[in-house]
Amino acid sequence: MKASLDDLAIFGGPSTFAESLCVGRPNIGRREDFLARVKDMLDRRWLTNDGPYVREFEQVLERNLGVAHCVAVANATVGLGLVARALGLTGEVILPAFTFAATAHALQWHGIEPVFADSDPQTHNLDPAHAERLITSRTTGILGVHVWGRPCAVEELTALARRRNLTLLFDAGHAFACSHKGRMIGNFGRAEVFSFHATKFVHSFEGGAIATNDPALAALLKRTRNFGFGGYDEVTDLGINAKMSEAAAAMGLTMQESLHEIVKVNKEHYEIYRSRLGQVPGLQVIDFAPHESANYQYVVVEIDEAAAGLSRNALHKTLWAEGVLARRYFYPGCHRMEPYRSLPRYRGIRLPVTEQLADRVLCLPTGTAVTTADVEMVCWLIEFCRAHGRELSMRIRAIEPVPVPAVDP
Ligand code: T4K
Repeated sequence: MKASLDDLAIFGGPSTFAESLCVGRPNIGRREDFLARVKDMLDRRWLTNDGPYVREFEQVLERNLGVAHCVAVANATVGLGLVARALGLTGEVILPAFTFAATAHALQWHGIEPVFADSDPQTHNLDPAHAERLITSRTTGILGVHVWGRPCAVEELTALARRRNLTLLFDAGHAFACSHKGRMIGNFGRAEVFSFHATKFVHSFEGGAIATNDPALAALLKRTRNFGFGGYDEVTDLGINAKMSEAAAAMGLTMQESLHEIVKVNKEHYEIYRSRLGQVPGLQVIDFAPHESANYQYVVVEIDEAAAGLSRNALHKTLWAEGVLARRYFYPGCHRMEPYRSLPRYRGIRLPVTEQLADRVLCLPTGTAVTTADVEMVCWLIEFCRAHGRELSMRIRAIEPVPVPAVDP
């Protein structure tokens, strides 16, 4: 515990955590089960190309999501690109700017222009009304993102897509094991794409899966993830290599078996953060709908500088010095990142909600690599910083070099 500001690591005191707490430190699951699977994999010498673990993994995902088809892929980014091509998206696709860069890159990489819409300040998800205003004769689709695992405005977007004859798909990178109105994410739009990157609460080292209830789409995706092979010696489509390996699927299967235990730990951490930080003036921990499934993998706090007397950036800096590697996802917003910000279309565009969120949001460490004692200590540090907010901000400003703007003014 720190007695005064001088004890903070940023001013030369000892760091609270000798080993840093990360956002996204991987969960591991039951390692003996994983190692046993790897041994079997080596014994059978089947390492990739639609092997038995990949097939089993797909079946487990289909069962857990209640969806007809899951197509495992090398990662969600390549999965988004595959599905965008398979659905024939061209021209412009509307998506939120408040998302991970990969959502936009997946489109741009395939020559589809991402058109960034603003978000809803309450849900942090794509604002359907703004999305509608951005529709042009070149728009072919809408790509919603379930940010933090909270379902985006599924009904409004479904109605909008239907009314304007657009294809609707979802980036469900954060939303595995989450539900909307009692139905699992994975069942909405033409397809939804999950990420099983190592930093996700259940993962396959690198990996992803496309969920769809459309059998023809699933069959096309299975071909296009494998160079477009329709059978031995027969290429039927323009494909790429987006296959998941057997080792990745072995980890994916092992993690699925620990899913409920991990969600339980995440939820316990979330409840501590929420009950302690929810009391702190100027701070708000995002909430999840009661009676829906959630994975609680992101603990997200919004800091209102005026009310807290402390900026998000000052808190971020202070926590990093203490070994708490909190993250400013998705700063500064895709529209203010390259390559988009240099394109004439995006020069000078303002998305006020996205920019406010990008300035306020901080993700805090959770998952099985973090203990409840760690979480209590992070809460204590944040409360301490907030209690001394104005003085802390002044002292940080005094030691900061003249700031270089991260984005065009
Ligand atoms: N759509 C959305 C909405 C997404 O959020 C993402 C990815 C995607 C699509 C694309 O999915 P994939 O193509 O990746 O399947 C991380 C992840 O790399 C990224 O997958 C994720 N979203 C994003 C939100 O977070 P970074 O830049 O924060 O990663 P990094 O390397 O800083 O790692 C986070 C922390 O975890 C670090 O403090 C270090 C620690 N770490 C990381 C790894 C990989 C470990 O301790 N061990 C590890 O093995 O992006």
